[in-house]
Amino acid sequence: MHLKHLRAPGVFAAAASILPALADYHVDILEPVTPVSKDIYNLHWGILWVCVAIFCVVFGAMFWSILRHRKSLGAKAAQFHENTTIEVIWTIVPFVILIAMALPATRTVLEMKDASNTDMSVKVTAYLWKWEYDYQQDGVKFLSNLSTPRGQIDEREGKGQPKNENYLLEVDNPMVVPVGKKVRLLITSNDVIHGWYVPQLGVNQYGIPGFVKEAWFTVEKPGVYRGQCSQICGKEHGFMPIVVEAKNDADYAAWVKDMKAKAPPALPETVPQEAPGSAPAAGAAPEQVAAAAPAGAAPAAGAAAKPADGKAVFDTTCTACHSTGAAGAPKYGDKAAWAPRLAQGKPALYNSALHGKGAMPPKGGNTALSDDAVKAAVDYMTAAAK
Ligand code: HEC
Ligand SMILES: [Cu+2]
Repeated sequence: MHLKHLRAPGVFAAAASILPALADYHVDILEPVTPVSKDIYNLHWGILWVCVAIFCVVFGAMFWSILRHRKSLGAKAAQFHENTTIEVIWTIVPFVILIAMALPATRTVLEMKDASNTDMSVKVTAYLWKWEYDYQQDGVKFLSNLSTPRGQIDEREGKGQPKNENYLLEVDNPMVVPVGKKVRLLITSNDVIHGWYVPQLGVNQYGIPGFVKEAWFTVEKPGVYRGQCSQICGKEHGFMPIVVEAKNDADYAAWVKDMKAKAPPALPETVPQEAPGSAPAAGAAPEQVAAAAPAGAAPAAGAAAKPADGKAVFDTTCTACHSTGAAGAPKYGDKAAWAPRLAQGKPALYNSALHGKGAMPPKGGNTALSDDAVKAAVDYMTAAAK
């Protein structure tokens, strides 16, 4: 690091000794815990101090000149133009300062972008309004939702529950990573642009639908690091926090084992299908059913000939809300939530699924689905709720 890492402990210590009440406070950004965030941190303070030095020199010279050469002392203004020496100096000096600051800054940016030689990759997909983590090597995949109770958030008529310590910065399933490993993130989005932002890890990366962006971090010490979506993505933008837990290798391995054990919420293997002989179309790859692109839609449309695979449609489209019960969606397999809905009768449910109802978008938001595919998904869900 070219710029020395400076803080202002002296200044704040002095202030604190005068005002004991301030002793517990200090002015700083969050503690960095990765090589990149440490470099960012050092740049932040280093460049701040360069600015402070320039400020002191420029204003010092100005005030000194004003005082020393004031009229009452009989000062006469010197008249000079086109002084080559001074023009060269005031071009070269700022130029050198800028280059000196640009060098470490550029090096840090290059370091941030260098996601090579990583130990593991995690695909991070943003949804309105949650995150999905898909561990490429360990085969663990889960959704991470805000876990702050709604009662703390809604303050109707000024009444609300007392807030947790990590209010709006807590999730049900945190992302867990091993300490000391270079973790590559493959960040994308399912709907709109989101931002995966954890300040202490030095990562702030857009998740853009249709693109996969890279980022990486190596956490150097075990701990819990919190962040938030950094792009205004919709009405619950402030309600999709990120929590990363760094654990040592043994604890990480135990976590992977644990996640695998409880992972698939035991979805029924086979879907009730009337037509014999047509094995649940393995050909209709879930990705293709989900793809809204015209090319990807072809197999889904073609599938109209054989009975649509309700489970595949559910797994690709409806699962986002119906697996977790997000946004008030009746949860898959939750009999109590489904009972009043079942009472409306199948045609009403088909109608809601096809044309939307409340926060439920028409066809679950995937208009490329055929009507039959959506109905099959409804059958799949209702079968599990009876
Ligand atoms: C973006 C989130 C979301 C997705 C994706 C989604 N749903 Fe829903 N769904 C909801 C919500 C929220 C409700 C509750 C709506 C209400 O009662 O106001 C709901 C309700 C339903 C109901 C009950 C309707 C009723 O009349 O009570 C059915 C059936 C249903 N969804 C089917 C589906 C199917 C099939 C898919 C996939 C093709 C799907 N949903 C995808 C959010 C979603
Ligand atoms: Cu977002």
